[in-house]
Amino acid sequence: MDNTLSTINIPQPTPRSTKPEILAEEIIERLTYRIGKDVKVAKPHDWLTASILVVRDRIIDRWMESTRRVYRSGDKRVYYLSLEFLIGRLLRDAVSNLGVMSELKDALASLGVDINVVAGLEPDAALGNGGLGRLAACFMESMATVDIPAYGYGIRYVHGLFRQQMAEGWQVELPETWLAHGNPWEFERRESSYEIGFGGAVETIGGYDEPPRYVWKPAERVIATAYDTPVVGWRAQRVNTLRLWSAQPIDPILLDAFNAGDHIGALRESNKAEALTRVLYPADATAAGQELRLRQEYFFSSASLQDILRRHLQQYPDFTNLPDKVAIQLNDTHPAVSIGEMMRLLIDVHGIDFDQAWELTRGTFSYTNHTLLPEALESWPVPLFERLLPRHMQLVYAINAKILLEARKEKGFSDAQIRSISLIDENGDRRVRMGNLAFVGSHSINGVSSLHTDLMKVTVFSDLHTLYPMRINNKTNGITPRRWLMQCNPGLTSLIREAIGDKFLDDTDALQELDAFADDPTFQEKFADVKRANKVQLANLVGSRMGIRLDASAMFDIQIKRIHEYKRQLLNIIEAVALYDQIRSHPELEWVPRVKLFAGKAAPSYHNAKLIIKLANDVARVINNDPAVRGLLKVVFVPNYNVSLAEVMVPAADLSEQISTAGMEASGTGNMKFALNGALTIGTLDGANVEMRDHVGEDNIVIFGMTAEEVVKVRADTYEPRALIEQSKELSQALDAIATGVFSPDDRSRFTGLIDGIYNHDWFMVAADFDAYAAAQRTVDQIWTDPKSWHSKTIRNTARMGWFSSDRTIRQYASEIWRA
Ligand code: NBG
Repeated sequence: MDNTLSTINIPQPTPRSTKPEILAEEIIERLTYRIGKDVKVAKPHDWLTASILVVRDRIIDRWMESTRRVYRSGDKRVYYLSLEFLIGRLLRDAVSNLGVMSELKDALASLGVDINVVAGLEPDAALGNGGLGRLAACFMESMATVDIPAYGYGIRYVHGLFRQQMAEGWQVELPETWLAHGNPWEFERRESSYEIGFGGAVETIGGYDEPPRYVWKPAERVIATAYDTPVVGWRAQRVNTLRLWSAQPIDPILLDAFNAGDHIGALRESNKAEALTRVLYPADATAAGQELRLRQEYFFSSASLQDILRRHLQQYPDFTNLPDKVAIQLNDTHPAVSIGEMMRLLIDVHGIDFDQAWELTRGTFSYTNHTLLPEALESWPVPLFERLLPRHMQLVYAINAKILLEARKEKGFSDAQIRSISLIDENGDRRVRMGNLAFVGSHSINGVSSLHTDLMKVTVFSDLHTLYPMRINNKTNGITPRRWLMQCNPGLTSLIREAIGDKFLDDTDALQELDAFADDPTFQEKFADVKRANKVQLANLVGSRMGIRLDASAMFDIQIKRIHEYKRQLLNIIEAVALYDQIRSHPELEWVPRVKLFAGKAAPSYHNAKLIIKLANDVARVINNDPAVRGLLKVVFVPNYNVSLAEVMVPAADLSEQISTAGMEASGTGNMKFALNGALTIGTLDGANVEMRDHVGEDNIVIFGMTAEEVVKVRADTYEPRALIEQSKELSQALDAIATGVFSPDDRSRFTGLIDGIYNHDWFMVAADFDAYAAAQRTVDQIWTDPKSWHSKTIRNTARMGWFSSDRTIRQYASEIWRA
């Protein structure tokens, strides 16, 4: 029986107190009765688990209230479908958003436990690769903050992003085990389970005197079980749900086989099902890896849609109002198979006709594109897609026929245009284009920065844009100021409160009031003190993890992000080598002491990216050990970059490196984090850097290099990097040094191929931008030597970055896309 409808008056639990003594009492209670440990023998991890359980109880009251509220109001629900949620740690986030930080601290202190030690033990939930996954996490927090009833849907990977270790400077990938101590945040929902099918065949029923019906008979089935994690918004106004799916076999063991002595075979199905949700982003270099990835995408799409439709029918009689009550956002193309799955569920399971199903689908879905890189736009070989999802293949063809006919008849599309908008790529092996499927099945397609959105219209989606000119729109990314200012930088947060009061805590636009303090010497000094303290903290971390001493008075110049050629860590390293040469050749000059810090992971199969990590480490070893440099330059590659490490590195940066080849970084979000925390940016006019310049003002950011337009033009005009390199003495010397093994005496040709790439084609324009970059670095040095000017610029960065809050981004999604 459904208790919410019952007439029996069941008493509600009384909301939990947040007094420190009550919290302490409950922590002991959980330790004893839930974890089964005597206080005397409790390990730090037990304290962590007990604390989380106590905090979680405080969240649950609000969580249930939030759920009830949307049932009562009939408000539209937003569903964010994402294969990645790069959450990081949750305890501080939850505690600070609940407003019980000092209470919990006192409670633990009264038990002789340090909150920092306990919170530091929490593993990072690293269910994502980089910006895309972190954006999803910031959005979850902001949706709760701006009071939008929302669910995040994803996969509960047993192993998140790999742990990165260095072996002689090479990246080594090790499994990450965030669930090793259990996950006290989550609730397993055995009752929310769905069957997911794969393979098999489609049967046609009827079709003589009535329209035919299609029944998919999958050959394999697995169960998707939900795990829910509450997501608390700022000041706990609303608590939303992150629902992650885990795969289970229908039969845990084949008893017949087991009893017949085939002990391994008896578990084959079970292992196969569990492999589905075991790892984030299985390497897709092999056909088996590709298939697993498509299975993951379909698995979580189907489970999520079945859940969404079930919830809708629980509240409404049918699906006619689906687009008014449900908004589904596709985070990149990874969940794009949802378009086909929605059609299948509406038509085959719920008996709706094709045209109406298509209207409902398009009214419900919207899609965010996160990259223009062709290799990142997903497509699946037709034979694989057809074998795994035969019914969806039929539906893709049916949708394609509808769209192509419309384009040809109504818009007079040419053959070339038809080829480009088709859901099937026929250049070479036939493939299903997931970007095109997401596009045609959505009423809104958005880019993630103004430049990226403009480029989308003239590149990957130009013909689809001609067909549907109203669909593409921009939603510039943002970051949550709770995690990326208040939690990671408590020193700066309290300084800002002292100066302008608390308003910015609820509305980051209020940070603008800091502008008035930008040239105030006392404020500048305090601002610098905070930065210095943050740098000392990072120096301590580097000291204890790596045994390298850093001088906190040097400029901390930081580039942290995935390692990718387009992000041009290589440009940064080459400049470090050039600077090294300069320092040695001109010991008489006053060089600005710098520490160049790098961190980031390379995709396991990305050869050049791994080589770039090795190069950074090789260069670091030589420079850091050369007495001629007198400590004026240090290079450090900090291993195992993750959200928690970012939370220490971002507040400690003086200089933020955002130097991608223009036109290639869709937005960037690290760029925003640094600027908000008072770093100066050195960057190209790429992604959101363009809008950051508009907000902070061009005097407060150092821009260099080619524009996106120039890059396209230069590439088309037979770019000759070799000639260019020969004209630049600094660059050619640095490249020679690397290529001939100055930094790799144990293997002199280690980097020859990498450097040859720059000489021969230089797709990412390292050579073309080098001189401008080196000059920009010297401009940065000049500003640094005038501390007043430096501080005034960095304060203005903090003051003017309020617009880049993900609350603003989410409000725009809500009003312009979701209409929620
Ligand atoms: C990334 C872009 C970043 C952007 C994030 C979030 C992918 C496919 N794209 O520039 O490279 O900031 O998405 O939008 O990960």
